[in-house]
Amino acid sequence: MSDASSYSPPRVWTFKSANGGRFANINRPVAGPTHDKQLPQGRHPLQLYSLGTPNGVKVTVMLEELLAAGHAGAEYDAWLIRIDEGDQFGSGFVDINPNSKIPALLDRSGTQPIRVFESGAILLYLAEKFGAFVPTDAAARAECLSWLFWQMGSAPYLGGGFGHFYAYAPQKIEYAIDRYTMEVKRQLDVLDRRLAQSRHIAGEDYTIADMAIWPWYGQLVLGSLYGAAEFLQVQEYRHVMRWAKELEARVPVQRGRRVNRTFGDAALQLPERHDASDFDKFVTPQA
Ligand SMILES: N[C@@H](CCC(=O)N[C@@H](CS)C(=O)NCC(=O)O)C(=O)O
Repeated sequence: MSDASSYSPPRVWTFKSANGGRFANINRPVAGPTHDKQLPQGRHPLQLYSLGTPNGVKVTVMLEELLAAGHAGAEYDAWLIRIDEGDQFGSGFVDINPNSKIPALLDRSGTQPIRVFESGAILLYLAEKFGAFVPTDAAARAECLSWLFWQMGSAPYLGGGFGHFYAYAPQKIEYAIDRYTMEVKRQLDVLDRRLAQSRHIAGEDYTIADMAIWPWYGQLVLGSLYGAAEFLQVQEYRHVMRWAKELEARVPVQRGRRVNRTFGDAALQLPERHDASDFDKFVTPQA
């Protein structure tokens, strides 16, 4: 690999798998399955295939919120997809997500199974299925969906941009870190100004917009993502901090963030979840 300051792109790009990056073993320039592997299935109508990264946590928080709100039909099996071992390229997983990324959901409650991929689509699908956490009034719904799609468009700058170059890239490239730090601080300011006006992201009520945004930006300001709280001076975003702490104290959020988690504090990990009692087999975290 050439030095960051001396690289000059060739006329035609070629794939060099050993680029030294943290995810070099799974990154590749083509789609589709690499091997035959069927997905496991449990007893509940909803089958989730995921990992406890922020995109996965969005969905497990939603499912735990639905269950806590009394929607028994939201019972689910959460199966672990180890992306660092290439599970997302197994044929069964690619059948339900042709994009080979967690999270993916299979709803078997109807006559035909329904697959849903992309975390934002899964949140909206579940919100509509259960009539919960998305407003029905046109103006409130538009605000909620605007913030949901804001998250889907913005978080890649935080994860794939800032997080990648600040925490994972084999070389610390000042240009890349500056570019994405500036954008992430701008995004935090967007959220801070919004949360200065309202208790939750889309207004007074807690919605799927909060559930989409908290696992990324909430965990970032709480110091749980990339170890970047000091670097980003997150205390400046005091309305985001207030909201992040308020959501962190919710039991369904604490549960959701543990599901499919395989890293960090062992007491917070629940690699697979097949029953609510699974949480009791492990130490309950303190908020
Ligand atoms: N836009 C997608 C992004 C999903 C995504 O990037 N998932 C990552 C983990 S956070 C993944 O599965 N990466 C595996 C890979 O890139 O091979 C969503 O929100 O569902």
